[in-house]
Amino acid sequence: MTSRRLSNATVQSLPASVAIPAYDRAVIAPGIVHLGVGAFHRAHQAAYVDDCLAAGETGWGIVGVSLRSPDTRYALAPQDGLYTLAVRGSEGESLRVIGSIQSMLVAPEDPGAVLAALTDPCTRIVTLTITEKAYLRAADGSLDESHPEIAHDLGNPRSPKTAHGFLAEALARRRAAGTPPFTVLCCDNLPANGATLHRLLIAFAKLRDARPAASGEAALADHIANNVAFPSSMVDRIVPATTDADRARITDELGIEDAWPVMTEPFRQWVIEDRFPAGRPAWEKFGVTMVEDVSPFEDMKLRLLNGAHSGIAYLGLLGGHATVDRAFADPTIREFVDRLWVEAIPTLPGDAGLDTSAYTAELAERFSNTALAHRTAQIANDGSQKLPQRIVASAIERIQAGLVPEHLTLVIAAWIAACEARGNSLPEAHFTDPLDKALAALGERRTLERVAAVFDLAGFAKDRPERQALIELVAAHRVHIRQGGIAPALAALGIPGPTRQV
Ligand code: CS2
Repeated sequence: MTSRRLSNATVQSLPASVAIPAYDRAVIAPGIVHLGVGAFHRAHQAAYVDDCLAAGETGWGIVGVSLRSPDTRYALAPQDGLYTLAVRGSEGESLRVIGSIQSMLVAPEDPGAVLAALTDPCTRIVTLTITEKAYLRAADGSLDESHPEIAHDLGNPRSPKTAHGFLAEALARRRAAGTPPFTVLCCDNLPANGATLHRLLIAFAKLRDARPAASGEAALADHIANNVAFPSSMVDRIVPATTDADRARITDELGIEDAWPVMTEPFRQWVIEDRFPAGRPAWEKFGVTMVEDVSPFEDMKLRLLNGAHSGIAYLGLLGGHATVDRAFADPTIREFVDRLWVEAIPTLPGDAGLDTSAYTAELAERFSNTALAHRTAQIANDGSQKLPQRIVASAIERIQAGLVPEHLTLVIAAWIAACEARGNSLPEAHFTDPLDKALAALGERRTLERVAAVFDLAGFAKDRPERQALIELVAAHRVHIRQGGIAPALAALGIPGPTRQV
């Protein structure tokens, strides 16, 4: 192992095959604060911004904020924020060092520094990839006002923990200082993600406004409702978690150590609603699609890509497949995914110019990428937060259309079965879910009752007339899975064939 580390001082000495930032990092000024500097952000938004910086738009450097763990900062700070993006396709791998992350902050260590970055007039955009569960939504989709971190942030506005607490305090301070608000650009896989965050933040600000300490202040909720832009966006790039083997291989190829390279696929897509009152980089020059309404693209991505991903993950786990490409190579799972698409496609708007056949053909290629080794267990995380927009929404619409969503509901049953298989046929904590404790507390119940209880906990189809029909379909699949894994469940759908079982 080499002792030299990737950094501003060593980046010029990399092999010529590795692309490096083609701009002077010293002249870059920060313009974006990003909350949630995980691998996805580093493979997606940070790479697009890197393109803008290289084209001379020097005012859009990124201040990366981790809301929880210091791990990314430990890896990137000694590297001056530099890291390798390894793009792995069927034609091999290309390496590119990304230079757009200028500095890193860890919120729990220094919330004041995060607020300082957010209130800096240079900051004109705040982007977020904090994962679905960090939006702290209750089962009905509203802000979970009973969440302890919400209570914490209301009591301690100057040292918040949640994204809501940081955004609200920063927007209040900017208003007080006469600094125009930043634009909030949500980049998580939520439906109408900008509007959703807008709604949640207004709900949080109303709670803040109701505190005795806030009396006399003009309502922050109104300020956010009237003056802050929350464009929605659809983000897409498959980013498997970096493994130790990846780290070792990249360090070997670079000839110097990179403590946290990021692996990804050649495909990338970003569709953004063009509402940036405080300005934005000229993203459209680098393949970003700027639109008025992102919802058709977002629904297509959530329901076809992410929906299939969750199906592949849970059926794959139950069928003994560790990675997406291996699960997708199983003809029975492949057939299932094709049928899942057939079920979901009619729920997408027919008049939005979406080419769903080209889209699913491309997805099939992406899921077959053997170089990625995208783990089914990674996608399986947080199913209770992901399935509503990926699967349940389409299933409800199919029932409304008088049809039976038998494939969509198998994904829900496979999720429940995979959760229950942990500690038995699957390793304990093979993946996790915010509902784990509540699910474990359900104890022994008859299948139908258990499925209904899971629906209640997760808020699936809450208060919808379609709820009972969905529960019955899921329970029927669950019985088949209990009889012999996914093979009997698929056979009941008319997809026969041997599937390896765990
Ligand atoms: C995946 C997504 O882990 C998951 O739930 O479905 O992270 C997926 O890879 C991305 O949304 C692709 O853009």
